[in-house]
Amino acid sequence: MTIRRNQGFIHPHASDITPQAIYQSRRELIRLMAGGAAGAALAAWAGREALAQQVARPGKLAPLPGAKSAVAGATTMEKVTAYQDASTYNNFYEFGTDKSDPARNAHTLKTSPWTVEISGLVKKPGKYAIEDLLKLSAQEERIYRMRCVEGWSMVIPWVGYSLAELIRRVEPQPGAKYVEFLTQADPKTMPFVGSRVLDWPYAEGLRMDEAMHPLTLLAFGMYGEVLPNQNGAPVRLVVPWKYGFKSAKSLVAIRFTDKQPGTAWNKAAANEYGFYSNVNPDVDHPRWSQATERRIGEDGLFARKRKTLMFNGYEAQVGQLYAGMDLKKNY
Ligand SMILES: Nc1nc2c(c(=O)[nH]1)N[C@H]1C(S)=C(S)[C@@H](COP(=O)(O)O)O[C@H]1N2
Ligand SMILES: [Mo]
Repeated sequence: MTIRRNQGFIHPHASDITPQAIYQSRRELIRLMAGGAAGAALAAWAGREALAQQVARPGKLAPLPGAKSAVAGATTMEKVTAYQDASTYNNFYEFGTDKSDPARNAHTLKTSPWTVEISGLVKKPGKYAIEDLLKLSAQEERIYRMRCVEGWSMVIPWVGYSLAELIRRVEPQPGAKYVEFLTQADPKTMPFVGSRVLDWPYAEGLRMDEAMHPLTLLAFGMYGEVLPNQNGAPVRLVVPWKYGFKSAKSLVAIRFTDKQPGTAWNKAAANEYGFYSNVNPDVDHPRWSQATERRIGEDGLFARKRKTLMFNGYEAQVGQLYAGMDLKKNY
């Protein structure tokens, strides 16, 4: 992601340089050190390693098991990303723009009490306490690839249920064409809310058929436990065929509308982040190619990049939603 600062766009940090270094093996780093190149990289790696030891252990949070999902595309044979990586390499700008900031800072997020307000063009608007939302449908485990627009990916076992279950329950009116998602924006507990990086609250949107697609997940947990704060506790969206930023964290409101809602990244840089943001190797970001990706956990110095797949590999399941659309124009 990029931040708007005054007139120009800049990278918030050396995100295109450090992650490779961070995940290099110790041996490779030492070799680099011998070459005198990687003092800062080693410090970053060591810092994140220490962080992983302190905060990123599975087995610390409340268990949240999910039954095997029968939804097509809801599982993969690919190697699951280590919990330590999935919970310490995050984007959650409310807690800072560095990948390690959310794991360091998100402990201040107050996830209880928590309510999600349903409003707009629905027959049954209302407020759901998180406890009731959790029980609204059976929890399933879904192992999804997540592809960030910055060019890295992970494979994460989420726990939750299809957003469609909730949507059916609140009975959208015929005029409802889009769903808007708003997330928590509390300057007292989220140190970067109020910074000029983005408009707060972080907002996202889906077309109604995208929101109703069975793969669109309302996630409450990962790796068999409730979500760590840095991954979007207590409830987030996961839309696996779209770039990661569509998967809004720490949801507080879901609104049904007749017009395409504005989204945080589109407002920040409309030429870089569109409304659809489907993963598409053929549509470059204006400043970099989207043809390949680095899988977090396997990106040593000499590891080959993976080819990014159309719709992040979910084309068989979701391609039909976009039949006849120009996906270069509707990026
Ligand atoms: N509220 C909120 N949700 C967010 C973000 C954010 O900054 N704030 N970042 C997005 C981006 S850019 C990505 S790639 C994913 C990362 O999810 P993860 O950290 O659980 O892997 O969360 C998305 N959801
Ligand atoms: Mo992202």
